[in-house]
Amino acid sequence: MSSSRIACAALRSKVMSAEHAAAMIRSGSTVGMSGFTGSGYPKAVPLALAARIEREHAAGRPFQLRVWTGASTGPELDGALARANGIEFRLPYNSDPTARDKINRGEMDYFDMHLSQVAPMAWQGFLGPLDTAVVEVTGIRADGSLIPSSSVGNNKTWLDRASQVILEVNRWQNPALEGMHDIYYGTALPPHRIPIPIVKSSDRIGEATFRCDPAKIVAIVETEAPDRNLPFDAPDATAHAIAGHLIAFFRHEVAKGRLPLSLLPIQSGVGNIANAVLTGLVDSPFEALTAYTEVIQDGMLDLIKAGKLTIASATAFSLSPNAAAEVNADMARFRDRMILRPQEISNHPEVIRRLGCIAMNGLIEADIYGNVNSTHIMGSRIQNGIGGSGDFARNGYISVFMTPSTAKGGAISAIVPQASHVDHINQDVQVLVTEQGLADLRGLSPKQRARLIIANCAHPDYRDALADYFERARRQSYGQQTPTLLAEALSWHQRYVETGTMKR
Ligand code: 0RQ
Repeated sequence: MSSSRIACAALRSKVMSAEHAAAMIRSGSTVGMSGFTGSGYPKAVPLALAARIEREHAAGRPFQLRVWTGASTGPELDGALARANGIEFRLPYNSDPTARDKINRGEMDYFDMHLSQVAPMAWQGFLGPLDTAVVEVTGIRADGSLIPSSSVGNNKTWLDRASQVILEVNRWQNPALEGMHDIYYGTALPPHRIPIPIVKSSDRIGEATFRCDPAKIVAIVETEAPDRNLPFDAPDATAHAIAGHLIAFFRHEVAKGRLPLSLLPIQSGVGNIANAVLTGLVDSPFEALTAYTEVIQDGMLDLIKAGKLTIASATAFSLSPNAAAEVNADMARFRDRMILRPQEISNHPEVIRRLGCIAMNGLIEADIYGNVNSTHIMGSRIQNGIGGSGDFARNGYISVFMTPSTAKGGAISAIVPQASHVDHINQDVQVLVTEQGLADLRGLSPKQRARLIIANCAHPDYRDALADYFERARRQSYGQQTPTLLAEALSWHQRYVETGTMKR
């Protein structure tokens, strides 16, 4: 008996168990799954696939897949498949601890890429064919069109590109999600590209549903399982301080006439600090804010409820369990204030540049010249991936990066002589904020940037050592544009690897 969520009579005959659906996926094939943060990822087929992979391995038969998604997913997808040793290659973003461990042990290949570029690159073809799409939807309409669920990600592209499609219809997703999405079908490869016609965060330019050739749909699996995002920590003193510095900076920019009182469309990255900044905006003087961003997290919800945020455009929800339940219970109210788009549009450089987004992202470390490492620990171990931070940092009106000034209980300085890996070059980093203070780096030379970052952002435990490095580099460096002591620049990292602390 299939549920009323499948209104298309012709497709009801495709309903089957997750095990039967998983049996249709071949070893060595490429699977494009839905999912963006803990939202909208398939919850039954990946688990059945992991169980099947374990059986194959137990029987001595190799079985691995190439897995593409929107971004990170939930434990039922990345966690289960990684534990089963079932992923040979992964793109474009991962935050699952088991998968991270496999990547860092060299047992899984990972292509960490800009999230806006996944769909266009899939179309370019060099990533190879997409064999199967496994996509969670909220329902199927009578005409066979698909109602998206709590994330859009790359689903449109997976449905268009895949040779066969497996759908999960999740009854847990609220039917009132219908109408919240904006699926744009106007993208193309050069030389056929045309402008993306978004001039305000609230513009709708597409359709409410996905199109999908019914002949490609080989299986439909019914589920009733919640999305799984982690709860956010309550903002601590560090998060409050960072939010305070940033809001003071925005007030200053408004006072100078460089930003309107409604600011410009905000983009906020993942993590507790980013969420705390959004929550901090609730009590700020700014009004009629808008967001053109990647994920809608709890802080955005707080802003909507406070009447401060008029529209949030994103590609996915990234809500704590309590906030997800709240939105789910009152979807009709929130639907007018939220738009979910394909990630190639939510993160589109052209649109971000046109709207003038204020990009706010976390970092792992920044060097004294303002180059930012968002992805690697000690230059070689991946944490998550660049995600959408590059899409927004390069193209935003103001690009902000924020972090606590130390990590691992103070053993690591987030401000270092030289970043051990660079995701965002100094030209894409305009404002750096820690709990110590804010450095407005716009229009400054490397030496001016270094003095400001050391004075305003570095932790007092590391400030003198950074200033000492900089002054010696000023005297001894090969050149004076960006003074560097080549043999010493990464010695802080080496010391940490050898002794467990960057401190002498
Ligand atoms: O590790 O959990 O083992 O303790 O990194 O750090 O302080 O919890 O910070 O959650 O804000 O994440 C850059 C990773 C920051 C995130 C990053 C360790 C630290 C901890 C996490 P533990 P925190 P956050 C669009 C934007 C890239 C993607 C992006 C990120 C862990 O913001 O993934 O911006 N950004 N997307 O201990 C060693 C350092 C460290 C360090 C932190 N200097 N050295 N370890 N850590 N700094 C949204 C999307 O793309 C979806």
